[in-house]
Amino acid sequence: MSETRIAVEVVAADNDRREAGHRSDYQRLGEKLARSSIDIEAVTAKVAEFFVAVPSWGVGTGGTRFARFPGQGEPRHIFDKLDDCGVIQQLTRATPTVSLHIPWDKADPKSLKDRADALGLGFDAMNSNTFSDAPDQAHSYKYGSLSHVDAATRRQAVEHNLECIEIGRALGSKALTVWIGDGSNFPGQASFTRQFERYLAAMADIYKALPDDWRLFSEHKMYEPAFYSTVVQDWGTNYLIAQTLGEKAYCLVDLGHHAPNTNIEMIVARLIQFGKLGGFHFNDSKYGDDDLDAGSVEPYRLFLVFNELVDAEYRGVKGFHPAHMIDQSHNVTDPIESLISSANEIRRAYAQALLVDRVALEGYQGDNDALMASETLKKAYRTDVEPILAEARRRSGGAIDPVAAYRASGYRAQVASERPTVKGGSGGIV
Ligand code: LRH
Ligand code: MN
Ligand code: MN
Repeated sequence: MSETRIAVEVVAADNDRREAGHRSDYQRLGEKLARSSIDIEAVTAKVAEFFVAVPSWGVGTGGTRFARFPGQGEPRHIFDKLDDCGVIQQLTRATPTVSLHIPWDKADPKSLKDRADALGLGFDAMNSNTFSDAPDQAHSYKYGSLSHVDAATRRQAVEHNLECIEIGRALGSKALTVWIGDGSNFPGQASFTRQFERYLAAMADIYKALPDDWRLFSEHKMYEPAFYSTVVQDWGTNYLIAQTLGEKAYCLVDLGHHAPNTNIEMIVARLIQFGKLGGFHFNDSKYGDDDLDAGSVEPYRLFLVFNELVDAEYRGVKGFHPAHMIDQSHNVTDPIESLISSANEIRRAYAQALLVDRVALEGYQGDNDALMASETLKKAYRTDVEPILAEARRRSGGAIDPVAAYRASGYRAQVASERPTVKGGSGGIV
């Protein structure tokens, strides 16, 4: 039995209050789905096995380059962050792993592993950071890291990534995600070609050190912090990287890293088709890399992304196992509540995508019946699958209504009394 930061009795009491209503909702939905020949039990079982990793940096309060407004009881270090991640997992049962960012989360790997084990948590992809300078590092990343003109700076960035792999090995991680801020702010400042050549050579050095059972994810992002050009700016460049490096290299899609209105679900389909979809950083966006809560702005787009994933699953695409991770920054909410809600929204999109009648859809596509093809997706999307999500949580020992159970627990007030408020920027994205 794992250690729980919220008393199991608190969750049980909240569940008891909701149980009767929930049971009747679940039964009614089961009857409705049965009329379309869908077995609710099969969907619930799949949802209960769908997991998404929580980013360690997401449990702290974020900020912008203008200001950061601290929250109550913010985690002081990685061990507090693990506690908060444990709470999210305890209530949702959807987030059994944590994705670490080095050096933000640097600590003795054995202590990290012991604490995570005690909380019943594992570790997902490791994230390196060569987009900001760590205290006392020899060479600055002001003008780039893996693509820097200076060989010693590139070497330092490579070494950092190798260290991330080493830490990850000790923790049981199986992937390294590399996102760099390298680019340029002025036309002419950098040679697009030579900069990308240097990047590829440095990534090849990292790739060489990758254990056989690991995957290397490169994450593209259109702009920011470099505003004129970015080395890994889009999925095309990302695909070239993965192709060039080898079979353990894959593309990571962060939903906020595209131009507005980009058809992200189509990018996802392309990467699946060519065997290079590594995984996701889920979040939502209105204008850019907003890092808003998953499903909070464009839930239909999240569903359409999952429609592609479920379609690939349905077609039995070989070697298809994308990593699911959240990447968000929370400025005005309790980060634990935002992450609980995001994990639910991600599972919701998955559950809705499981309801799509794929035989009918293919038929409509073959008949050029655009309206009915669209309606087939809409029918699944319009289904309120909340009872399935709640049942998956309940059966796994989680909460029927996780945000309500969290609020009932008083966890935030309790940690606020233990953790002093951190003013200004703290370990995490600002
Ligand atoms: C870059 C990014 C990347 C980083 C994280 C903190 O915008 O999405 O994934 O590692 O933010
Ligand atoms: Mn990201
Ligand atoms: Mn981002």
